[in-house]
Amino acid sequence: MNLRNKVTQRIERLDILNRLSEDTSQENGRDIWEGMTQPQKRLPSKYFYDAHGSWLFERICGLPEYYLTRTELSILEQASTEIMAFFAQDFGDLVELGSGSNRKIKILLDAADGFGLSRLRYVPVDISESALLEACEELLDLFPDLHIFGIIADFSRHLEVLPRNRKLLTFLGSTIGNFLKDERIMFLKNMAGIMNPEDRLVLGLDMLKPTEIIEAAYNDNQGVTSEFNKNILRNLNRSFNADFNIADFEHLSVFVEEKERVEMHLRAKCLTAARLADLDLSVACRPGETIRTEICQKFSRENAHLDFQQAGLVATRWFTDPEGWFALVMLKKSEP
Ligand code: SAH
Ligand code: AVI
Repeated sequence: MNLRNKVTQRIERLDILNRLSEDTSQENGRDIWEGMTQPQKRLPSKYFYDAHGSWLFERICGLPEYYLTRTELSILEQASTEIMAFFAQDFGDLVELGSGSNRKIKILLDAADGFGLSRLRYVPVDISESALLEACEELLDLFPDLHIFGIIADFSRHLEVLPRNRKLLTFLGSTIGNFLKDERIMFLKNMAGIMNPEDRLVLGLDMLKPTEIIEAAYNDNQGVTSEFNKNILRNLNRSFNADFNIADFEHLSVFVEEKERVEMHLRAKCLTAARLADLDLSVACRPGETIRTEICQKFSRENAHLDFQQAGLVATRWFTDPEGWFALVMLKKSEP
């Protein structure tokens, strides 16, 4: 195939919808306003992911302390054929929420290849435009039969854009753990709401394990997680015309036993103030005061089952590593 045909053929296989840029509601940034005016200041973790944040997250995935990525990859290697076999009868859309880079989906696409990939459409959904576009480019090259419908959107607000065809939904990396309990149940309910009885959701869950292993994953020796954490303020400075002095904050990450979750904070080293001009908001932090930037829930099967039950979902299959550190659970809509 000559270069021109190759380019045309690639363009024909890619559709992109930018739901974020179409969002004309006044919602943008309201969650920052709400979070930063609470007694415990907090920011939604989605604001980590500008282009630099997505790059830092990729570096986190390769850190020796960050066991999550390599453990989930090892499970996917084992489970991919069984997961895709379910789809093989009559392919539809392979949807990936919070898709990031292609590291994980490549394993499922390789498995799908054996079943006739050309009938499958890949639908990545991510808030990070740069990460999504880069990932689509790479996949078009790697899989010459693959069609992609890439959606730049906020998966907690824009789920209506998802196609309603037969589908396999994937939400990997334990990103579900970054929701608070109520948000998590609501998100799973929304998933159940868009699933047909024959659809499945494959969910990645980081499981409970000794505290020191979990804490090390969020306090790496090279300081990449600390940079990732501080990047949320850099992103706010750029996106909302703010003036946080990043050097006034330090990274703090602890496992909170009673809540079975990691909490990541930025702690003020001194009295510091910032103005978020686009939100008409001024904030001040006392020395030692923290802004909570992320929670990372860790799961037991029992607790996960309770969430699924509340959301109208039921587990059909669990896949895990020998130590039970991470799990992939396949879910279907429960019978009415
Ligand atoms: N699934 C990948 C990436 C996980 S990192 C993996 O398992 O390695 C979380 C991903 O979700 C990032 O790519 C981030 O940009 C995206 N993300 C975070 N919050 C989001 C939101 N509200 N809507 C859409 N994407 C979001
Ligand atoms: C994307 N998410 C599942 C990661 C996690 O582990 O909760 C984000 C992250 N935060 C710090 N390190 C990685």
